[in-house]
Amino acid sequence: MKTVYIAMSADIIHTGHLNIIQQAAKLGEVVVGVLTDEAVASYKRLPFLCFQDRKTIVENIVGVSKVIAQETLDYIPNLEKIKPDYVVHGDDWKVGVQAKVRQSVVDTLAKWNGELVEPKYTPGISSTKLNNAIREIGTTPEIRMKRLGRLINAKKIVRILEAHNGLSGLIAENVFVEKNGVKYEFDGMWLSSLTDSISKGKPDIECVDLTSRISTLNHILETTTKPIIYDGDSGGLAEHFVFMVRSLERLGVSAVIIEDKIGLKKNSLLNTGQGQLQDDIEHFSDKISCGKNARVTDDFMIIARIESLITGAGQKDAITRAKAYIDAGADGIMIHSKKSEPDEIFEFCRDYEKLNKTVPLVVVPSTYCQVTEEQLADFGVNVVIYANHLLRSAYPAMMNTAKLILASQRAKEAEQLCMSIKDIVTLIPNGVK
Ligand code: SPV
Ligand code: MG
Repeated sequence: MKTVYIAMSADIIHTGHLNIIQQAAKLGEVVVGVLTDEAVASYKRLPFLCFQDRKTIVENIVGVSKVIAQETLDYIPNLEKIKPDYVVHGDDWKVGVQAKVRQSVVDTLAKWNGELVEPKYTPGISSTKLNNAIREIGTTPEIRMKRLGRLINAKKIVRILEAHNGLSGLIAENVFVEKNGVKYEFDGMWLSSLTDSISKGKPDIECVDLTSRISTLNHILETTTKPIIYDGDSGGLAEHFVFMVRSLERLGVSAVIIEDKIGLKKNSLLNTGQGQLQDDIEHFSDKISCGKNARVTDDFMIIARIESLITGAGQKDAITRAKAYIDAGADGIMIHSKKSEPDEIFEFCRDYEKLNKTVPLVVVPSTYCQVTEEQLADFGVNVVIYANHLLRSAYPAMMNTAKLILASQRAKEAEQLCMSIKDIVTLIPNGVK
């Protein structure tokens, strides 16, 4: 019996997949390599279904003999392992970004006289359309919540963008760029206390209450399916924090980040920085434990934000706190800095790596914005948050338009700064088909 190898991500199974499997089964015993979350996330968005579900589905398709994991986009490691007589793939990969992967399959098969068989691509099936249909259906709180953990496991670094209303949520949800065949997009949203407060015309001092913050959150939940990290400020009193945890978890938020500040909370990037006290380790650890005990599931993450580099308490204090907060049950650590260079963040990362027990590490490079995602990932950072950029870019644009109308005593001149009326009216499609 000959061996036939097929690779697929198998997230949305359609008749094109079945056709390939049928063709392959005519040639011999079919082994399917299902791409792991990590392999898929290396070039496009994380699959909707987790690896185990995708594997089980493919195992139950008629004509499939065996399913194995394909851990890279590249076929070679699996081909070398099973040395198939045939590889079957639709002929749509002869051109475009996949042409290189195809060539390496041809070269590798040649080593044992294997053959590449390329049935005609099944026309009329658009994965993009199927993807959009799934987005329209939406998500559930449980699926959304679990997605952050899956992303952290699958990606070198998880990329999060601030959102402060339904529209900015839509931007974070949908915007992408393609570079060298790789699709880059944001993995989720940050519900910043700064931008949520400022868009309500309030300072970032915990004066926007939880009900109001949750109202913003609901607008974002309605327009998006990606995971959400909620900025919980100081978390308030431990007795109050447990209710915040319950509410966020119920809504399908993936994580809350609370910072070890006490007294009137001020934004960490304020230049004066005076008067902000850092909580003591025991008190804040207790708040983390209370939050952990309040959770209903293991999936909701409580991330402890360390402010030692902001208050001037220093590196040693920051690492001592990281250890203590992890012992108290923190599911992640965020280390913050307001320096214009990333040096102190890198120094923390080096020391953090040496701890014998660590959890995912989060950073917010607002002031040290020259740092690249690749540098951060190399230092072991798991999540990067672009915490305020949509609002910071929107406000000056709106101010310019307002000033131009005033200066011109009419709106004509400001038109050049605006999107067309047609575009704004049709920006959000009518739900009725
Ligand atoms: C926020 O976005 O509200 C934050 C990050 O907490 S920072 O503004 O840097 O404090
Ligand atoms: Mg904040």
